[in-house]
Amino acid sequence: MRNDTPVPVVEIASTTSTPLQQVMDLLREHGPVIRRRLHGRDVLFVADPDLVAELCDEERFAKHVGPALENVRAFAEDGLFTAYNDEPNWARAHDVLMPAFALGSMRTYHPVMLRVARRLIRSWDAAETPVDVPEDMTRMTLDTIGLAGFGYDFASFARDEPHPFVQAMVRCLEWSMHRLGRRAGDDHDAEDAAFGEDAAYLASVVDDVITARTASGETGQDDLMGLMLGSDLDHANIRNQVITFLIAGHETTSGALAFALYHLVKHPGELRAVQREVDALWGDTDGPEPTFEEVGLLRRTRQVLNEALRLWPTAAAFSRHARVDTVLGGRIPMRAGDAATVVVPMLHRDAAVWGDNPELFDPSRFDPEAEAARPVHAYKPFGTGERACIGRQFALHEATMLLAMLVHRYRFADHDRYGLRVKETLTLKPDGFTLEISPRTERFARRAEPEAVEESAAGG
Ligand code: FDE
Repeated sequence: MRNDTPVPVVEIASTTSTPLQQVMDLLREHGPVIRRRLHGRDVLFVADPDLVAELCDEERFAKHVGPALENVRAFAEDGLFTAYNDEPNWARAHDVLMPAFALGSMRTYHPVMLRVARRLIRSWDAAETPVDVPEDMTRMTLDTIGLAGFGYDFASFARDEPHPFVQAMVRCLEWSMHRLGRRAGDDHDAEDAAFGEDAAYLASVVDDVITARTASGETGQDDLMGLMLGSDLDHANIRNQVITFLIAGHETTSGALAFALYHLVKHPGELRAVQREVDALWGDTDGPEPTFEEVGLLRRTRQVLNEALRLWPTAAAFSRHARVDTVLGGRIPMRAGDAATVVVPMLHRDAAVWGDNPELFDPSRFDPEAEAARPVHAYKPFGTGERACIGRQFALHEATMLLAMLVHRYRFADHDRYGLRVKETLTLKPDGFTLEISPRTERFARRAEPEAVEESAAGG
């Protein structure tokens, strides 16, 4: 694109139930930067790597709490994800929580992650019918963040339906997303009332979690809750952080795992490569005990997750605003405060960076040499700068270990020849993706012993 090409203004009449994919299509059609006009409101969407690199310059731009996050603020308020940059609670909570997310802290969470991974495996060992992949991944990630972060057990595998907290949270996220497409003047009272109830329910569950913890007297534990209770964060803010972590820490990670399995099932050669890696570590051990260090050795498995997050970054967009009056790409004037939204899946499909077949699932794109050769801001599944994802190591450790354990244990059958439909609830996941599973070796065919006492439902 020549430098003086004006930004196309693309007017649409309404959003669809998949607004992000609608924007992806508009970018495919009109080029990597557009101004989308909806109900008289314009949003600048950007997927061009050079422009994104500029937007990632922390001197000129900063995180923008755009309309989508404004809606999420209705139930997560000043939690880390939705706080304004200059809101004092952001820096306060960031300082309190950062140590809990340093790479070294993952060692502390590892046993809990393993325990929850086992719940999933027990449930899959016992499954008589195809398993619902995104639903079970969500059970796993919710239980993990609940237990690892707050010592609270959602006991999701003991339930037929998702935990009511998850159902309410998903409805809140959907409300946040659909509200973006509203036209002024239309009546949404019923939806808003239902949302109000869901938000109040989320807050009440979290208050129970906090109360349970304060009552147990174990406030000194060095998990997220312990750190927050031992700090000067107030009750309301702690509640907002817990809601934030439960949302941010499970929908995105579970989507990444579900997409990774989807791609592996569709690419048997890649599946075999991951199997070779896990077999080299665990052979035909039935129910291996992955150690913290071993998870770090699972390079191919990690590459599969990276590549899954390239094609479908589950937190698919983030926004930036100009700190001062500036000109983006030498041609797009922006006033201080003006915002642009980075459409990450399209950034991740730029042919100049990713080659002429960017739709192809190819984990070797994350070979170290290939990574080193790429521009630094070409891959952004975890956002950027000071407000980038705090949970990145947590999510990757959890997901890498689970994916490796699943690939080690099961044969997957794509029984209904699943065609990808990406569901949007602000985050992305493969809709209705089910797999037929069976043990990979005879040894695993012996059903895992049903667990004696562990997981009685602790609450909810
Ligand atoms: C963050 C984040 C981001 C950024 C956004 C903006 O910028 O707006 C992104 C993109 C992300 N994140 C992504 C993701 C993916 C995945 C898988 C994840 N993520 C995971 C997780 C987990 C956890 C726990 C988390 N995550 C968390 C988080 C938080 C808290 C935040 C906010 C930060 C600040 O400070 O701001 C995030 N995350 Fe994520």
